[in-house]
Amino acid sequence: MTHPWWKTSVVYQIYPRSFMDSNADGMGDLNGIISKLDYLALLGIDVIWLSPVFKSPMDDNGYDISDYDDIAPEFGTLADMDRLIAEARVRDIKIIMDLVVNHSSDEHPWFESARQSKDSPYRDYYIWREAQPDGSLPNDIRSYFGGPAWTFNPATNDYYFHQFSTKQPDLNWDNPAVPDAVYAMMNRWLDRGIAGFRMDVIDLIGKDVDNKVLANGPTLHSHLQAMHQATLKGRDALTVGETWSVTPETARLYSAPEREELSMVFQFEHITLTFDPVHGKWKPREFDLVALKQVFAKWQTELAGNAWNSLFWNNHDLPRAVSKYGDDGTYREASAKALATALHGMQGTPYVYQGEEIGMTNVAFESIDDYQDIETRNLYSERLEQGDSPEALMAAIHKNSRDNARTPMHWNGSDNAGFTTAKPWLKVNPNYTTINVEQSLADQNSIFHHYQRLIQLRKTNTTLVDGQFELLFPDRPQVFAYLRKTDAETLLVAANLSTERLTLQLPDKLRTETARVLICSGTPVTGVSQQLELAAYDAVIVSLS
Ligand code: TEU
Ligand code: CA
Repeated sequence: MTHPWWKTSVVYQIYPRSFMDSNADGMGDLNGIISKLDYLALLGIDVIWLSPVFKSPMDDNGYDISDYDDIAPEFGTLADMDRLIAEARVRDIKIIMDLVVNHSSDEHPWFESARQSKDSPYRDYYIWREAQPDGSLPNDIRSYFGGPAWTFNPATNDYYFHQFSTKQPDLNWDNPAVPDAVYAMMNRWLDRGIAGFRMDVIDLIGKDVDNKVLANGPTLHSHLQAMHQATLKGRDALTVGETWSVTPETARLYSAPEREELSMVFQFEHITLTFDPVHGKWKPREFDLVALKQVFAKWQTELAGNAWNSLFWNNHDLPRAVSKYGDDGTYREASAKALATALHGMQGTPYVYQGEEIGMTNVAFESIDDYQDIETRNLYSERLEQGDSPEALMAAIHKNSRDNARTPMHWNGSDNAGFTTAKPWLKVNPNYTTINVEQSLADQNSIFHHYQRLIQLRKTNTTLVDGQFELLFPDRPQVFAYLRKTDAETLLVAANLSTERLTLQLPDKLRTETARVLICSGTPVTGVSQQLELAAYDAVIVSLS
């Protein structure tokens, strides 16, 4: 069965400001990434998802773009970007960029013009509403980053809409000039040699603000189909939509090939399992493996054959996988490898977030002043005013602040983890002295080498790509085990996500004398025939036939 290239690829996400600083200004940059391409080639990844590097006032670290056609000077120049694309291609690595078009920066020339006068030619690129007759806000929609989603604009005596910060005004996709401008910009970047896009909160572009429909709005899929025709059709591109609202049913609308919209989407149901229904991640619930397995099983079975899953534990917005789902203390290495095995054994395209491959952990800065993320800082202030205690807020921030994922990459044990020779823009996690690339590369049993083997296996084993998923032991709270089956082969993937030693009695249909262990994360596993013994946080992929 021939597949599009992205079904057998592994994607590595780079958050540029935290990856590698090449010019001693404390900020990661494009030349820093170029200097680490050999490392990424050694890991074996096929695609880099580059978080935004466009011109931006950096209110939301680049997710507030003021020029979609130029590179932020903090990160480098267009020539550096061209060189990154070329140097990556030499290593068979493709680059996809972050398309942030639900909103722009308020310093984009479009908005600077629109906010000055109702007669601006760019006025309708954004969403403006008058106050209600009693002077209150146009409606009660709140911003994700705290406060109302409406900000008053004195020059035109009305309000503009922003679902994120006040410096991220939402674009008005009902105005045809907006999609036209976006599609032209996308084509310029595709012509420049990138291989596709990750699409920031793309489920929000069809919004109907007056009826308070924000995600999955009435015009969403017509825009995505128009976008596909105008930019992606005929190009062998990878697109992945960030869609917090998606369900298996709507995921098919985005990613069924015949729909000609996107290649795949990021679903977040396995992430929001630990979110409080009212307070979200700021009153986090404990992670429950039985519930998590059911979510993964649902997505695996419901997208099989008609759409395509993305597979991820973390990204630049989420806590570090080993801290949230594993054990970032005694069993850090073992649990990180077990989590990787459990994820990479499933059907879909795996995404590795920078530092995940060496088991980087959450950070627990003492003071809110050490945190830089706008979402973290705004929610701290807002909830403090609402009466939450600083201690409770800092505990929630230690668990779920986006800065957990944004502390600088650990290259080695030298100052600032070898990330920079200057003062880093965000403090380095103090555990870099024992958790870093240099130490990982020197240890054949490291997390890095386990990721390398998992990525290599995906390239050589077609059952990992095509095999039908079947969950095993659904009710056991310590183990995540499943089958991947084709006519030719049955794989057993089993991860002990606990500190207990486990014995799994294999069902008769799986008992075989010819089992071959393809990969194991810890103590070598032998004799799988009747049962499978897994030590604390051990994981295996076994070919049963
Ligand atoms: O994130 C969308 C988003 O909703 C998450 O940031 C969410 O608010 C939270 O972090 C999860 O609890 C995307 C980008 O990934 C994020 O970095 C940007 O801040 C945001 O959109 C606005 O562009
Ligand atoms: Ca720099």
